[in-house]
Amino acid sequence: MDRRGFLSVAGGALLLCTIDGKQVAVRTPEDVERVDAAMASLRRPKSRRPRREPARDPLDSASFARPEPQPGGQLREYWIAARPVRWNVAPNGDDQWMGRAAPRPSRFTALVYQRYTAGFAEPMSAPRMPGPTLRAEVGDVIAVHFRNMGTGRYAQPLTVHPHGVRYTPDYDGAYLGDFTRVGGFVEPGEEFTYFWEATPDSVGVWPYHDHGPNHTLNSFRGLFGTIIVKERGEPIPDVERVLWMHSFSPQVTGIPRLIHCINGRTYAGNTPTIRAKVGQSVALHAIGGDSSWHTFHIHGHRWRDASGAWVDNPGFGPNEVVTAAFVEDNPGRWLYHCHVFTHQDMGMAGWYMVDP
Ligand SMILES: [Cu+2]
Repeated sequence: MDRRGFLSVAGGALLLCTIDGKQVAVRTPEDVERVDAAMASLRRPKSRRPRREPARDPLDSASFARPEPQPGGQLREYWIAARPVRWNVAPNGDDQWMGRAAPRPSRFTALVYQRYTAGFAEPMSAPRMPGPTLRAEVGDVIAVHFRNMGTGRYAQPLTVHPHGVRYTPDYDGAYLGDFTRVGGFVEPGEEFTYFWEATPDSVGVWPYHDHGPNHTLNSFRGLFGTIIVKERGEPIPDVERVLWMHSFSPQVTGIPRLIHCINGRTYAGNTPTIRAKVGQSVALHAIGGDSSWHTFHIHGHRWRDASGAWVDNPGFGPNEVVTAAFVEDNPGRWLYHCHVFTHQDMGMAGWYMVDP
């Protein structure tokens, strides 16, 4: 595909990145290369001369206490690395809903958060999207020991930024230009430990994602995951799954089509197949992982939303979460999908299998 053809498909999904204090539009694979190269050579804000002396505030040098678990709470430790992996959006090759082959090509280099055993001794599973689900109860502290394993063009500063939990500025995981604290700029090969508190207002399901200087591209490459906080002693449903609805743009993949995904896979048979049994408690959490608005529809099922109304197709936007919670009572092979028609028809769909 030539440059003009690529622009015509990528132009609809405009990405903006900031290089050298200037915001640039990222449309072509060459634009992406330029951004990656700039990010790989970006120095930690404290070690470079600021473009102009920023208006410092006493808050910028203030120190904050590291949170401790509440009495009866625990420290929940995770070792998580960010690293590039070859990724296949359609490993089974089929669109099982329509009984046809899934479009090709389907491979590119993604970035993932991968869980390791203590001290980064070995990976705990194959690379996945979303990254590891972090679980806690109210009163706990989540410790994420984060290692940036970026290599090659992905050797860029990366971070982990949480939603939903309580944190001090040190553990925000956000790049803030000249005001950046250490957790907002973890260089390739470096480690940083984030401490996040599960407070009573943390109960729920939340995203975490990269918030370094190249956050849009790198989050869209796969650097996202989920935090689930429960009340103390609250039971975990029999079937609880997280479904990230997102897309890979041509800028991210180098493939000249927009790829609509659930958990990094496209089309039923590649996207998660969820299995439940009549009588089981089920909670399916759908999260928006790109710049689009999505809906979450499960055939044969209805559930109550937060206001108490019955729904079967609630909408949600970027980094918003909706939960479908119900006791299973309807056996069969069901579809679940986003009901934005272009999304559902281009891969944002999967199977929900209910055994009698
Ligand atoms: Cu959608």
